[in-house]
Amino acid sequence: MRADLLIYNIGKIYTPIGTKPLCGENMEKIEEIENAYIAIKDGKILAAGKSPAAISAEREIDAKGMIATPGFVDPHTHVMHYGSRENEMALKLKGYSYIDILKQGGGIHSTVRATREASDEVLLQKALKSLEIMLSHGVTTVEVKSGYGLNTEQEIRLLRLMNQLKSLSVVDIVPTFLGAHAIPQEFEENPWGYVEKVINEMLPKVKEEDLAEFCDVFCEEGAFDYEQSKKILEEAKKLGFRLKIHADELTHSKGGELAGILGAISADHLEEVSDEGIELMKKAGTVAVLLPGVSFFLNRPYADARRLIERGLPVALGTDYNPGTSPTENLQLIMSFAYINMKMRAEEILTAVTLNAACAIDRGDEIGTIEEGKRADIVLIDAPNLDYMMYHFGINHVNTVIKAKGNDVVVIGIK
Ligand code: IZC
Ligand code: ZN
Repeated sequence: MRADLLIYNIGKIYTPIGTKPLCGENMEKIEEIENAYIAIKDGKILAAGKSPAAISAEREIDAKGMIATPGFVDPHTHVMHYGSRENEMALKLKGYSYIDILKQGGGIHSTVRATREASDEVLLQKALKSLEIMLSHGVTTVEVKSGYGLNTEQEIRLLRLMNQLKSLSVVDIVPTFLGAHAIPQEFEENPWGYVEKVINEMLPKVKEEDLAEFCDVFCEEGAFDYEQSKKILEEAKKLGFRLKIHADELTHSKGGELAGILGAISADHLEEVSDEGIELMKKAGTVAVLLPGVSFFLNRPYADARRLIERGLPVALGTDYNPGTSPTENLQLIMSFAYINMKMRAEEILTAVTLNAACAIDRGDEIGTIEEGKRADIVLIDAPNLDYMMYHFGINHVNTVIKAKGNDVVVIGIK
């Protein structure tokens, strides 16, 4: 068998194994293969193992002893937006909370105004710039949410643009509908009126045009309460969407409970999740997506990752890249936050940004591990070991990204 591409002289491959989310102590049971190679054919991993490879290839890459991991997966982002919110920093320093600023018409509302006014081209260019930064940091698949349109026309526009990104970017894009991101100012006095609009106008149109696989809701004080979130997600479920929830972030909104009850694929944030929420999520097989960039940026407590892992939940990590609570595209920085502030082990963190993140967006069969048959999304990292990468924080350790696009493979030199 002749491969298209052979990566040889890999110091060590680090990879979780399988297609299902890893829970509890399995999160740290990753495979480590020293002095290894990876062979790629038709955009898929043909073989990976100890050198020497008994496979010849059209093209070869000398990994020069660097380490290799699966391409990272960012399972929670708000890439599709315009504008930024550094102007709100002064209010934050004065002690105004995220929700205070939202209630004053800032926060999400300010980004909605900027996004609605931006042209398609301007929105696409901004998103592509962010995706390029993500790719350079080793991220090969990105979930992207709508949510800065907040009316039918604008939400559909954003979702169509997100789908255009699929062919414009090397990064794989997974779109999520988040029409229930905030109650738009036009509906301030009539929140249930907006909920009806999401259900009766937006969801059917998103489905009809097949614009998103997932439906998400910001279940939080000042956004959508438990009953409103439940109603939207139930309707989405009936239409065949898989569910996600911004759950228990700033207050105990019972988003964790709701995720479990409705069988959501993921519940995200979970800083304030209850024991009951954890139990219900566990029964439902919901992935806990933790977003420590938000805790860092808002100066708030981190999610209790150790408690979630010990209770047997599969944990994933994401940037939550957005202009209000986590203005960074850098998933490696998030990995360091998890390592230093959430006491996750390096092996657990790798699982959390590869296989478990893939499972949080229903891609566990295709990506997230270096195994025969998976998509050839691989990162070569210029670090002596996995711990070093997270310990030496705040810089980009990626040397090369190998990204499959259909049957082809693109090799992107970063350093
Ligand atoms: O723009 O503030 N948390 N949604 C929920 C966000 C943060 C994004 C934003
Ligand atoms: Zn979010």
